[in-house]
Amino acid sequence: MAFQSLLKGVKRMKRRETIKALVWASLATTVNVQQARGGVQKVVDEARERRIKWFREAKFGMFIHWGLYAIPAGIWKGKEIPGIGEWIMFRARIPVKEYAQLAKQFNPTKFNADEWVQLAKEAGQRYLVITAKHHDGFAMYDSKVTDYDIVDATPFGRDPMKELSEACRKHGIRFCFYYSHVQDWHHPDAVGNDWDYDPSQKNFARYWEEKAKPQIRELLTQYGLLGLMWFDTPRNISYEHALEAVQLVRSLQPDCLVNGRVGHNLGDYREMGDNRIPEDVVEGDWEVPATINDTWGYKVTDNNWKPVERLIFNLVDIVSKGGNYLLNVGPTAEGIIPEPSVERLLAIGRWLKVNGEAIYGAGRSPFRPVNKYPWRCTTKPGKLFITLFQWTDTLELPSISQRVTRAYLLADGTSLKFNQTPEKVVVRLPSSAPDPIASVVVLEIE
Ligand code: FHN
Repeated sequence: MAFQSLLKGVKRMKRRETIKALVWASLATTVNVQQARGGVQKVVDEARERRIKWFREAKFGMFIHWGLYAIPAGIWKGKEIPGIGEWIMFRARIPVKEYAQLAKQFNPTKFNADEWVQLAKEAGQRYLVITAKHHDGFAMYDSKVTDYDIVDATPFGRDPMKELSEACRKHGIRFCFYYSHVQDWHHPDAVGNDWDYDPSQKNFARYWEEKAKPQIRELLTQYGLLGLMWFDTPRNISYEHALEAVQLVRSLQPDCLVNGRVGHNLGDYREMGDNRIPEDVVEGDWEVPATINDTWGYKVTDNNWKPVERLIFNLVDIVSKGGNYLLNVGPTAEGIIPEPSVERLLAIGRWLKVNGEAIYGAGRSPFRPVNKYPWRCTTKPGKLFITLFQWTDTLELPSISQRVTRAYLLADGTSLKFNQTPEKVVVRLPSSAPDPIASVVVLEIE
C-alpha cells in the first residue's frame, strides 16, 4: 500500500515536472516564434516600403472604366436604367445570353492608346488603372481562359490593354489593372448573378480556380510590370481566397501593389469608399476612387460634371489628409473619353504644372482638424504649402513652433511679408490671386 502511494506520488511529480517542462518549452518556443515573427515582419514591412514608394509620390491617378456597358450607355430597350452605367446588366437583370450579344457590336475604332495616356500625362496623373474585367465578366484583354474577351468576341479584335501598357511605358505612367475578383455576372459560380444562376447551386471555388486565378495570372504575365492590381467588391470572400490573390501577385510581380479591396485587410494600402473623402488626416497609405460626373462606366444621360474648382479642391484636400486621388473617366463604345472629362483633366494639369510641388510627394497637414480651415496645407521637409481657394489680403495661420524664415507665392516666387508671434503667423498677400481657382503660399521653416 505504502509502496503504491509512493509510486503514485512519484508519478504525480513526474507528471508535474513534465507539464512544467512543457510550459517552459512552449514559452521558449513562443519567444523564438515571436523573434522569428519579428524578423519576418521586418522583411515584409521593408518589401512593402519599397513597393509603395512610387504610390506615395504619385498622389494622382487616372481610373478608366471601359467595357461592353459603354454600348447601352445606361439605356436598355429604350428605357433609362437608374444607377451607374457599368451596373446596367445587374440593374436591368439582363440575361447573360442577351448581354453577351453586345460583344458583336463592340468596335471602338476611335480608340487610341497614346491619346488616352497622353491625356493622363497632361493632367498630371502618374498612374493609370483600367478595368481588365468588371463585374459583367467580359475580359477587355486577350484572355486564353475564355473566349468572352475583346479579342475573340468582338469585331475590334485588338488588345487595348497591350496598346495601353506600351503607351504607358513610353510616357512614364505606371500601368495598373482593375480586376473584379469576386463578382462576375457571366460565370455561373461567381458572386452577383442570381437571375440566370441559382445561388444555392454556386461553387465559388470552381469559378476561382477556372477563371479568376488564371486571369489574374494572365494579367500579371502578359503586360510587363504593373504598378498595382486593383481588386473590388470583396463581399464575403474567404480569408484564404483573398490571401491567395495577394500571394499570386507577390509570386509573379513582387513589386506590384495590391489595393485594400482585395479583402481581409490584406492589401498594401487602404481604399476609401467611392467619392468619400475623410474629414481629417488619416494615417497610413490610402486612396479615394472618384468620379468626375456620377457614373464610372459611360452613361449618355449623366451630365452632372463636377466643376474643375471642385476637382482641384478635392485633389489638394485628399493630399493634405494623406491620400491619393484616383479620378475616373468612362470612355464611349467608340473609344472616346467624353469631352467634359478631357477639359477638366487638362485644367487640373495646367494647375499642377505651376503648383505640382505642393502635391507630388507632399505630406499631411499639421493643422488639424483639417476641415476646420478654408485653406489646405501640404508639407515637405522645411516647407509648408498653403493652398487658398478664396483670396484674401491676409492669411492667418495658427501657431507654428518652428521659425518661419520666408514666405512666397509658388506661382511666381514673389516674396511675401509676414509676421510670426507665438500665437499665429500672418502673411500679407498681394491684391490679386495668381490663380483664379487655387493659389499656393509657401512658408519656409527652420
Ligand atoms: O461596383 C463597383 C463600381 O462599379 C465601380 O467599379 C467602383 C469603383 O470604385 N467600385 C465598385 C463599387 O464600390
